[in-house]
Amino acid sequence: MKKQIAILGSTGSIGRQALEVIEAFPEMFEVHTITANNSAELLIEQARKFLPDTVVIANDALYQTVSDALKDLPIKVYAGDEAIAESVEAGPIDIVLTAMMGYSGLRPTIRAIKAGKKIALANKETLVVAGELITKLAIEYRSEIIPVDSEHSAIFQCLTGEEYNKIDKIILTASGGPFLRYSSEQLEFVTKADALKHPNWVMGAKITIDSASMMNKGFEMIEAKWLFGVTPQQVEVIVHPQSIIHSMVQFEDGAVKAQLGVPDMKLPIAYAFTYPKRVDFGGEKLTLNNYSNMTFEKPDTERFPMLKFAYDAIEKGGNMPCILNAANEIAVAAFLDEKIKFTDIPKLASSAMERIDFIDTPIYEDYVESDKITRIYTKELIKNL
Ligand code: MN3
Repeated sequence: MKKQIAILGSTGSIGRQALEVIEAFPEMFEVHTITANNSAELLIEQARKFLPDTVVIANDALYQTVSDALKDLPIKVYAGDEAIAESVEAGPIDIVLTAMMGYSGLRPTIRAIKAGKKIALANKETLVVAGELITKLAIEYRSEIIPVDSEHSAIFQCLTGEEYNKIDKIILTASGGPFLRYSSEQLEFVTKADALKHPNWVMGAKITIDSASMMNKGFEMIEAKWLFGVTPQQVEVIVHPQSIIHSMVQFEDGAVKAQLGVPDMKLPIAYAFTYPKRVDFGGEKLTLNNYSNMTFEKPDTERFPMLKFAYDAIEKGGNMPCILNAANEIAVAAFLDEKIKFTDIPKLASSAMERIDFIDTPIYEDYVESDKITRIYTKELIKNL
């Protein structure tokens, strides 16, 4: 039986690479559902090529375009966020790859978990915003969550076969991004184009900016806490600019296991689809003597305060990570619109964390509300900058 896969966010960087993996193994996988936010043209192209059962475009205004372009094919076409959330519940779907951007991943991920689907989790914001709720639901509905984020896939691989051994700490590697050597003064004047030049990974714009600010690593620390049941203090972030070691786990006896490889997101995507089996997806193999100079250093939270804010937010708990995420999403969008400076991003985030009402034990509706008011508050701040 072929595994039926739903890809939420099929037109993004992870979604496109997932389709390449599926294309390489037609005897193992079939695309059941693909969804996109706004990229109608690419979505149509993907639908004509992979002939999924269902296609959903989030932007209602593009429904007619997509529907007309596919009307000669037996493909169901829907539009809107509710249709995306509903699409993951379809009976035949085995695996839901959550590769959409930001907070929008929360609702469909919850629906997929409640439908008992296996989740290939690429949307880290889901765990940042509502990690407690998501992990609780995953246990309740016996939904397996396999991380696709390269660091978490590495940790997951290190932990395979170690189910009964205690984790001493997780060593989360960070490339340091394009501004690793920039001074605080230089950071004031970096442009959007500078920030979008990631040294090792080709990714979407939002996550590339998050990497440059190290927000991404802060989010990944929170993601690790929920996925692997460790405390934030047990997650040590270390800058490893070569991005060859994707992360490590230290056990009680001092043994450290690491997963290494040439940076290629197809590996964690394929592993999430085939776990516990591995497949040769045709990626470049690692030649260690090309990397005679692997280095490690402590991150600088003075120049990159977003990393520290992530520790503060998860320490405080409740809706605080949700507030940080919402403020960051608005700030990054404004930076990409060239409306604010790179160094305004942490200023906006810390202001939101100070000013938005704290909720100690939020329920789903509280996350929705906190997200909404933080977005409004941050947009207001940007107007008055
Ligand atoms: Mn990552």
